[in-house]
Amino acid sequence: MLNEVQIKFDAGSTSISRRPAMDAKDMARRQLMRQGGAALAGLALLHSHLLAQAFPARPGEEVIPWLDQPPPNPSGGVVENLPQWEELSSFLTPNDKFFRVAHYNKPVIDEKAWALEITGLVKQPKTLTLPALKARPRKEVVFTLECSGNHGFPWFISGIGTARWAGTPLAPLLKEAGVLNRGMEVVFVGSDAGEEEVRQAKMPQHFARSMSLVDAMNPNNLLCYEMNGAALPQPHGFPVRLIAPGWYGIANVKWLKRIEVWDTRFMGRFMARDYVTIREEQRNQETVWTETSVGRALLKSVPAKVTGRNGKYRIVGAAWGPSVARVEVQIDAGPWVAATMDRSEQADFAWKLWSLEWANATPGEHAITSRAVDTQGNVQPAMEDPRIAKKRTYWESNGQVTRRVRLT
Ligand SMILES: Nc1nc2c(c(=O)[nH]1)N[C@H]1C(S)=C(S)[C@@H](COP(=O)(O)O)O[C@H]1N2
Ligand SMILES: [Mo]
Repeated sequence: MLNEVQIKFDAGSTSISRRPAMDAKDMARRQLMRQGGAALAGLALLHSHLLAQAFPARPGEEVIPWLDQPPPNPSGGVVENLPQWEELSSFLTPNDKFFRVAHYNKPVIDEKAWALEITGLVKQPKTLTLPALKARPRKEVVFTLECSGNHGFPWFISGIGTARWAGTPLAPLLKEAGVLNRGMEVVFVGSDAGEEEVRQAKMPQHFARSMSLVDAMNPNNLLCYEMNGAALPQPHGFPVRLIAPGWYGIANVKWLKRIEVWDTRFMGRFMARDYVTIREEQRNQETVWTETSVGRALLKSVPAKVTGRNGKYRIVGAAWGPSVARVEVQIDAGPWVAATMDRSEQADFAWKLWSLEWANATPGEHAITSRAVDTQGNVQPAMEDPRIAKKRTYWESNGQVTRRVRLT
């Protein structure tokens, strides 16, 4: 069991078969294990500059730390800067509190030497410098970016953040470049690179992800050069990254170098080998195994923190994914109770913060679970739901999250 916890997030392209399945029972067992080793000491409440105070600390309020603290991050620099959920005190995540994922190197790019190429099956290939991109129409989007590996491991539970991203829309640029009729796939290539091996062929490869032309032309997609009012920070992709609202983190290619239009599907590591969800499905009498590329974000929520004041407790959390309508909270084995959605900050592609006044809280240990419900009535699946329990890879782990807390 302990070895499982140590498994690296980034174990390479051939590792799917080596990775043990994360099933609901595993999750429950790990959660039990973690309760013992919770490191509560030194939990610092960081009073960082708050960008928007959706849940400002109330006078005299204290945060009750979760008992089930995640174990240390073993990813060796692939995943960095994971915040503690208890720190959530603003709708926007400050840049220095925003998690980071980099699968290869982390290039430091000289903006003067940099230009973005748009090439491949286009009539008019383009090369755009940073000033040229900034001279184009500017658009902002508040978007919650979640790594699809978030909640795939006990240590990886806060790979998510919300920022106000600014840049220029991608679609008009592709239009100006003039995509040829047979162009059907748009490949986004980063400046970072590593070595990949497929069937004994070793090759250098840049980080890359693709979208269908239809998805790439979505007016929400930005060539982004600004994050929360600052120049896009180096670890988040300076000078320019793709921001694809509504998609998991992996689609949001950082350190963008080239955009290529192809007439065939792109089958690179992060499209077709890693970030592939394998699921066992029951269709009538037949068991079908599906393999799908991680793409659009799924419905999800978490309890973020419990605060106490004068013996009264409040649970605060976040919910995201397509069209969240409401959130329900369960304490121990009690009934599901509707949370209050925070209406002070709202944006189509951003998380929604919620809270619940904890009625009749009793001293002792408690389990808190949340579930998001979308406008169609779809409910965030329980960990035991076949959609989660019969998933054989760790990505897209949008099952309900339970946290544990002790009240005195
Ligand atoms: N070029 C490049 N882009 C990338 C990655 C990467 O390794 N290289 N990681 C992706 C993944 S897996 C995630 S979750 C997001 C994380 O974005 P952030 O580091 O700005 O939080 O970036 C995506 N874009
Ligand atoms: Mo990711």
